[in-house]
Amino acid sequence: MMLSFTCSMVSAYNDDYGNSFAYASPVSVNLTFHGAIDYGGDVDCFKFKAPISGEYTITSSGTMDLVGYLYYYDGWEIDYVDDSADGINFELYDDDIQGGQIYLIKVEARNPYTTGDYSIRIDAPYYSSADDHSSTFIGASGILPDTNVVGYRL
Ligand SMILES: [Ca+2]
Ligand SMILES: [Ca+2]
Ligand SMILES: [Ca+2]
Repeated sequence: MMLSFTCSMVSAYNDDYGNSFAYASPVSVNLTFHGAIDYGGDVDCFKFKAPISGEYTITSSGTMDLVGYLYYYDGWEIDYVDDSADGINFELYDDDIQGGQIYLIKVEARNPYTTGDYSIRIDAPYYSSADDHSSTFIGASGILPDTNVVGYRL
């Protein structure tokens, strides 16, 4: 049997974002992005590179009851929250985010049997840059098909 590998991840399930940090999808700050808990027990991982030091807030919205986790790039957990915003949604807050560092976010459904769509937004302090964000996502890997990736210079 011939196996051919492409840059996509093969899975028994459709899933929009990777389930582990190794497959975390790069996302941009100050933009709302959308995802889904595609099957019971789905976990979605993201990473972002902080453009500037300061206060960051990561907020979920939608009807999914999510739990959100924030980690340093080495996997050290900073915080996790469940229902800190708007009833069922979470709001992760950190006032000591370091510019230039990569951070990881993980979301999962509070109830492991539920599925559905969600939205996430990472609010970063205002910053101006003439750059086109080409250096925003160093070391990105494991991008899943049909994932919107913002910030690459090709
Ligand atoms: Ca998913
Ligand atoms: Ca996933
Ligand atoms: Ca929640």
